[in-house]
Amino acid sequence: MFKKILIANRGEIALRVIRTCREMGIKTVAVYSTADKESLHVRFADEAVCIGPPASRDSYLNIPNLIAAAEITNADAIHPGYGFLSENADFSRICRENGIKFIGASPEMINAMGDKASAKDTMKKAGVPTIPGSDGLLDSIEQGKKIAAKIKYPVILKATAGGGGRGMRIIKAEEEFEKAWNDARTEAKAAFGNDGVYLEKFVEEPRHIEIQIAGDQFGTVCHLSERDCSIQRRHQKLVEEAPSPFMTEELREKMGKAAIAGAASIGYEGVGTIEFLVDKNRDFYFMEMNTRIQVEHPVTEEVINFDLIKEQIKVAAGIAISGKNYLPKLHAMECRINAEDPRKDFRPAPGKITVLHVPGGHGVRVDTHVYAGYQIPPNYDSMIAKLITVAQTREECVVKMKRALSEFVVEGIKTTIPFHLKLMDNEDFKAGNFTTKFLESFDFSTL
Ligand code: MV4
Repeated sequence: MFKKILIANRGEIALRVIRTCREMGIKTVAVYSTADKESLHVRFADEAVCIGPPASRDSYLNIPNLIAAAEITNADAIHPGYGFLSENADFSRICRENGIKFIGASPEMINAMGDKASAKDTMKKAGVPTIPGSDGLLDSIEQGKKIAAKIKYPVILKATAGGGGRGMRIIKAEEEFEKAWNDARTEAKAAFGNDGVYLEKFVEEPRHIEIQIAGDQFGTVCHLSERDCSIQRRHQKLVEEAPSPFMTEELREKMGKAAIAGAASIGYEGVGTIEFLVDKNRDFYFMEMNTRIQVEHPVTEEVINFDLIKEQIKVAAGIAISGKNYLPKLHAMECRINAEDPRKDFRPAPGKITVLHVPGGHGVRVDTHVYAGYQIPPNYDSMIAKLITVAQTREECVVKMKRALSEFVVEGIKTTIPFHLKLMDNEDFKAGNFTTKFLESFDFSTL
């Protein structure tokens, strides 16, 4: 087992990793930018190293400084958390070249799944259902129009280097094709330096359901059930839950099998997530694979009573996984508490938290790095806490979430708490009746 892990991240996920390391008897090294000197991860770790000024590119994304920090502290592994360098193939490779174990995917795996068109092709060859469309990248408008005519409009153009909805265009009829093609490629080129696009049939009102998987170096892969992440706004997840209210035992079995087949076909090692779109007929299609631990991992942890960070560290250390699949025994939900104003287009609202009361009690988990007096730096992600509730049924889980949200006091800044409170009273949400379009018609003006 590792003796010392450096956590190349900040905020709640840095604390989350430090906690599991402490339970496993592993020493920890925090890294921090000058903006995070007073951050809790710095105090909770056994050691801390300053890696640069506030801007991410000079600190949490600064590979030479991170490697230097690992070398001077004698860390034998690096945990990248999520975001930042967690899916950076160069960082994974440089860790390897320096004899430091990267607790995440290999550079080869990151590259294979980072290019969306080739990831889709790989999954299709493994027997995972994919959305009808082009075979890989399109090479001309004419070719695109031909395929679109065959699969019928609406269709969607997607950037192969994409993510977060950038470089994506929905096309309703052929006369829109040329403009969409030009716009998607220009946007993709600017955002990713790669203007490759592929085409798919557009799935109307889908659900976003993802399967958590784990694999080891011996070729064993298992699934740890699903999360429903359909409650999103502009590709930002706001609420996640497990199990999905749309799930059936039969569908879980099929999606679990498909996710395992996909991950096994590439010899995946570590924890990962396979994202699917699920249509109204419960047909499901591969969307993307994430080769990192995700923000919403706690809902899975709560419904199967399992520490995913511990599993990730064990697999990275070469320990075999059990190989059995995990089915949800409870219901869990996560609300992302962001320093944003939900009445003003979720505009980031950094500032000083003057008063803080964090909810507690039975079935309530709060993963956070903030405290009363904490100054939220404007340089990073606006998430300040994840409020997770767990109960026997979805109904009780929602009741508990309402109770916990109403106990949560954050003064000095605007947060997404009023939005979540209103959502928990929405009849369609309470009935589990929602798709990825749900928030498009949500009234944010009366929070
Ligand atoms: C789609 C789709 C409908 N049909 N692909 C959004 C981000 C990127 N990962 C893929 N996305 C979508 N791909 C086809 N063929 C709808 C979306 C989509 C979406 C997916 C999941 C969660 C929220 C979403 C919001 C808008 C669009």
